[in-house]
Amino acid sequence: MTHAPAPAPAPEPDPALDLAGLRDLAVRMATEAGALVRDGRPERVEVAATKSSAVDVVTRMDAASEELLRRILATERPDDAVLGEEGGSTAGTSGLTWVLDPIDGTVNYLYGVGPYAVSVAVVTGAPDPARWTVLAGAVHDVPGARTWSAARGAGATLDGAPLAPRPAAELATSLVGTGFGYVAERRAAQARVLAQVLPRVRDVRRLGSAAVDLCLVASGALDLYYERGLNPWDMAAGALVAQEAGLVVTGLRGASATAQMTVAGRPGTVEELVRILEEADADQGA
Ligand code: LIP
Repeated sequence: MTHAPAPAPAPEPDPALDLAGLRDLAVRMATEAGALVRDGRPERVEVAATKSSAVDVVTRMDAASEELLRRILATERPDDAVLGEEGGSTAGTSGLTWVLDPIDGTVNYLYGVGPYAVSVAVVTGAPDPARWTVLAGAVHDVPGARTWSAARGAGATLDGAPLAPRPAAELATSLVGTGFGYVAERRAAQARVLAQVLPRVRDVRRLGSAAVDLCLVASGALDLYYERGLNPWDMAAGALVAQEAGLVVTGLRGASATAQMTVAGRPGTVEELVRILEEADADQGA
């Protein structure tokens, strides 16, 4: 298997941009939409629609949460573009794009099991993980009532407290987060990869929200995370939080973290997980 061409350097942000201000707006948006998701959750949540399969569900609250996020942006950042999981792409003129996941972990929200989160990020460049520069982001874990946030070059915080770099655990004693797609063929392929990982690590957790998984690695509650098939909105804010906490966020074979594969962890151990995933061709096939 050949290595991917080195990813093109992402565009450097305009030095005039107020990255701290963008982070603060992302935090406000994620927490306000999180309050709507929390307070508006009915006793019994109904499936409003399905997407890639019968188990890839959308609820009315996914749409309501994104509508709220978009209303805030229409007032605060009317010239920026938007890419949302439910509402798709809205063009802008500023060169900035807000990448929104109104509920990351929708199945968890449907069943009332945590975590599920509102994820808000703002990027420059194409809204494509292989080509963007994430400037700021926030992930609000609704049942956990906690918010991670980061601004590029300014570090990452959990509820305002800085996330300090931690030493890497050995692979054999690492707790690893992962996730699975919604289509049976993809899940079968992911199970085969899991069979290569599980015997080599402490244990695996499938929590159900990529955004929270990435933030938990940043906080040290997970040692490593990998997943194939993430959408831009699943990973935009959580990947910045992880990077600003000193972690490596990458793809395989020298590629950037993308839908093909996203791996996050501390230097010294993440490379071992990348090798296992490369040997298993975890970024290939279904
Ligand atoms: C979810 C991700 C999760 C993944 C699920 C799903 P959603 O996002 O956060 O990591 O394993 O299949 O993609 O669909 O709840 O926004």
